[in-house]
Amino acid sequence: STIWDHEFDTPVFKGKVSFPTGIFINGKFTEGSTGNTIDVINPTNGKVITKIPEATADDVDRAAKAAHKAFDTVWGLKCPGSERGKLLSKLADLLEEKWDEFAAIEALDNGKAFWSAKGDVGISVDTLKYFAGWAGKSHGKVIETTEDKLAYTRHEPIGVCGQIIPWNFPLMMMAWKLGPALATGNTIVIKPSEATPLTALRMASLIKEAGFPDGVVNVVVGYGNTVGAAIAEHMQIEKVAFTGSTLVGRKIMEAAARTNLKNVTLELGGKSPNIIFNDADLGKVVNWSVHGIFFNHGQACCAGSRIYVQSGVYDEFLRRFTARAASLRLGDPFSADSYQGPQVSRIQFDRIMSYINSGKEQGATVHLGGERQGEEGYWIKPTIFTDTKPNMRIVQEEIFGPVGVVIKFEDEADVIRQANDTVYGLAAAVFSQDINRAIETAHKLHAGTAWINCVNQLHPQVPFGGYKQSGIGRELGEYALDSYTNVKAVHVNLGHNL
Ligand code: TXE
Repeated sequence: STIWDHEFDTPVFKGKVSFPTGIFINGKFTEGSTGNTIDVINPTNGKVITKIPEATADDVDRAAKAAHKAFDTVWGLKCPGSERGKLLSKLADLLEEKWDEFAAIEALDNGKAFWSAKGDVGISVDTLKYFAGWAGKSHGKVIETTEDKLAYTRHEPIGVCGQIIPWNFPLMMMAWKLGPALATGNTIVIKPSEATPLTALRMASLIKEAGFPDGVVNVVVGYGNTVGAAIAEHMQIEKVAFTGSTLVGRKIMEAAARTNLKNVTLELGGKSPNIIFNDADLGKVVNWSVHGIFFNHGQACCAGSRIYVQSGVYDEFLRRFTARAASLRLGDPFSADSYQGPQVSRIQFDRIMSYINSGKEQGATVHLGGERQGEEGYWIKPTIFTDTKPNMRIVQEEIFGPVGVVIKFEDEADVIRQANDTVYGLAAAVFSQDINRAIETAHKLHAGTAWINCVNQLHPQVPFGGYKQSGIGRELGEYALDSYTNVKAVHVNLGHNL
């Protein structure tokens, strides 16, 4: 099947990269059942990087059957946790050895800066290692009932898990999904985003090289409404884990409800508030706030896109924040001094520009940016809106681009009310030198993550997930294991009597 060969010749990464890009089912790379291909696009210029085989619903079915067989014969309860842990560690080691290569592929395919992609690879390695450590350590309890009876629980793997992931952190999302599912003994059919499939396909080769039995992990690249939908509907897939838009999350739950009531976990969008009190350390706050909304070009589910600033420091914050945002360098992802690359695709570029236009039309002030950069590719200047109203689309809806709104507030009650006035609840940040105020505010915010005097902190050992319409379930940490295990209660009657 198709092999992608690419010669990287950049100031930060040189070398030839070559790997198969077929659909990965039962340990083999194959063409799709229709022979169609997907164009993989370079977002810096809109040109085709390569064409890869397109999977279809038939391929999902083949993958699910392979995963089912592997679960029953070589994985699941057939493979001890220690062995699963060794394989996950081996995969982490192989990825670590190819750190720069993976970062280069990701930067090319997604458009993020190479240094940033390197960070993603590091977190992916750490995540796989962390979950390797859990394999064989998630076990049940003995529960007292009566004197002649005994009950205990077992944490059994669920079976075949479908995993559907997005394009903003392609490799990292794959590691977040693979880690807990494999550690607990499940087999996998994973669908990377059609917009950024290359690192997932490269991972498929490493999965094989690490020695995972055939069929344990299957990678099917295809479109959401075909392959994604087929995963959500498949009768042999017992669980689906999804990261993406709230709109699609809803469709996945519907499909699960209509078919086999598979377990569903969802990690969806956000409109996270970033709250700055008068007593915050402004120099540090400015840096964190820039990182909060402009990191990864604003394509982060936890982006601090609503920036609430108390009236006493509003003017000074806005001046310094704007100056920092204006100094961010948009440029070639492979140039060492680039901070921001292009948005991932034409579709996302158009979506963000339409949000910017809606902000202008609804009467907000474009304080910075508000336009594209350059003639080709999908570049958008860091954008700041002021003079917004709470019901404007740019205040309520996830933009998923480098667009922040800065809003003045008077007191604590006022900002907590505004911050919670959203259908989302993924993350929130509070900046204050007063630890009591910071903690009290963090506790009152309806969000799965609250950061105090920082933003965007994610660690493999700390759970991450949403309140409200930001999702269901938790990824990372010990909590993630719950999403991938069925608890079986075993009752033993020692006395044998009724
Ligand atoms: O997401 P989709 P899109 C948000 C963000 C962004 C918006 C749209 O606001 O602007 O979503 O992005 C697969 N059944 N987030 O359209 O479509 C799809 O192929 C099953 C937040 O790219 O949700 C891809 O693999 N699957 C977010 C994955 O879903 C389907 C990350 C995500 O794409 C499907 C990305 C279907 N019917 C976007 N339709 C986050 N939480 O981090 C699509 N897919």
